[in-house]
Amino acid sequence: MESIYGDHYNDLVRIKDDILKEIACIRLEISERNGIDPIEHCLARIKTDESMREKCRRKNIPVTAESALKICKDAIGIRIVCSFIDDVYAFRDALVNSGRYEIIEEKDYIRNVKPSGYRSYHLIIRKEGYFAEIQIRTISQDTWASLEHHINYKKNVHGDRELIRKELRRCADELAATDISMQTIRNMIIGADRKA
Ligand code: 0O2
Repeated sequence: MESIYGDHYNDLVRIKDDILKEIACIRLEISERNGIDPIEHCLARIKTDESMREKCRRKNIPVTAESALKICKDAIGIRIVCSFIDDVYAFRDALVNSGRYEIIEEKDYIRNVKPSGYRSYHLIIRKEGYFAEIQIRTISQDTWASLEHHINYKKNVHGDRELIRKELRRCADELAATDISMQTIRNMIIGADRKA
């Protein structure tokens, strides 16, 4: 079967790799300026053929390259995992202010938490006519999203659905409280360092 991306696949890979290089430059600039590396790790992927076809069907749109590249805007996906909440917003600011990308859309699921408990900062950017979704989140937020995805995202859930939903939300909120505590501790340490 031909790829849903048609002959755009190589361009998608090239643009993904370019964005990764640009993120590495921004990361280095912040690290040199502040003396702290804001990123824990960074991942990138081209959405698999199967996953993109499934997404088109889920959205009830034609399973075509046009849909995959223009309607769905996450054929290129980048995930930036930061240590602390402030780093998420600092990196978001640095990305936007770098002027390297056209910012198409921003969704702050950290301040506007999804009912599931999902927290992450999302940007849709455009580069050379191709869209990419950049997700920026903390280690805790990433851990929760990975586990929740593993357990039930897009799958038929068996068992007590309501209890599972509530428990996942409780875990997300507990991790969020820990993120705030860790940020507060870091601020105390940085403040103490500055006074010394
Ligand atoms: P995958 O397999 O991770 O790529 P969209 O569905 O993107 O057209 P929407 O609903 O506006 O439109 O997107 P949204 O809400 O910004 O979410 C896009 C991505 O965020 C999802 O991509 C997931 O990666 C992640 N996400 C959103 N909500 C949840 C959640 O409740 N749990 C987890 N684990 N991840 C979430 P995909 O393509 O759905 O999935």
